[in-house]
Amino acid sequence: MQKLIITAAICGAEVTKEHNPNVPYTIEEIAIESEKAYKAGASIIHLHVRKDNGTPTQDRERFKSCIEAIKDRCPDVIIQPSTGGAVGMSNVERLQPLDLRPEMATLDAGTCNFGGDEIFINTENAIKEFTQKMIELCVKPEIEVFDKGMIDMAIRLQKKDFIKTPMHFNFVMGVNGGITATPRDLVFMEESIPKGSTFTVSGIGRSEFQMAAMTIIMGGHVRVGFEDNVYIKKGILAKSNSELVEKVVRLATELDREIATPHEAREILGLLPKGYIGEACK
Ligand code: KMH
Ligand code: ZN
Repeated sequence: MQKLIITAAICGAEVTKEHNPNVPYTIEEIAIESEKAYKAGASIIHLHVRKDNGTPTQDRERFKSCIEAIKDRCPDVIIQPSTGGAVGMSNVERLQPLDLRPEMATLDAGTCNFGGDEIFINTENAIKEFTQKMIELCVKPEIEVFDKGMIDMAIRLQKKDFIKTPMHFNFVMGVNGGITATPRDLVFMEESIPKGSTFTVSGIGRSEFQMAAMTIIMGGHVRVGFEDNVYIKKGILAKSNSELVEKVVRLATELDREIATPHEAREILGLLPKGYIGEACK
């Protein structure tokens, strides 16, 4: 079985200090949380950025400053900016971090309800626009799927050459409007992706660690972090993203699954030179 890649989604766009005062907003807070998560065992930081007052932004310069601050503290960690941003942002706004040519970025593969009146919009043409820009800039997409139909969308686009293989998916499970976080649905999602693909699972809210345990056993990879869940256990807020990562490391250790370093994660995901899209990316 592959070593376990742990992704830390340290702040997201929706969660606030009202939910947990330890959610990072400022560049320094984001860099400190990233370093703690990395030291605890995360090899990927899934990155959203905020203005100092917590407002989500996709501003290129803010991403640049945050990435530099993270790299100062942990130079080898993989940084995966979000192109999802926050509900309601325009595509132009969301695409900005790609200009910084990160190794990876998220590619949201469909539209879904996001609770209340919120709709997270990703039309087919928008997905094509995002993935074409990723191909042009040699950015490996992590394909965010909130439901099974989004896997089918990614497979259709891959057949038309909009997405390269091997594909890497993130099953986001338990969003109010997406697929539920149950063992049955996890198996269904895993069986629906093409052979040779890799997958990570983000269990939302209380399902975070149950989904992590199942995924560790199934050979997938795990994402945790304040973006998805702010509790270390029922009713107890996590002091840092690193506590959430440490809990996954404990689960993996008990289940005899070794943790991947960033270098090993790059090998698994094909991010090393000549890996992703090959010569064209040098
Ligand atoms: N904040 C959500 C609307 C991503 O990072 O690509 C979208 C999201 C997915 O978080
Ligand atoms: Zn995100």
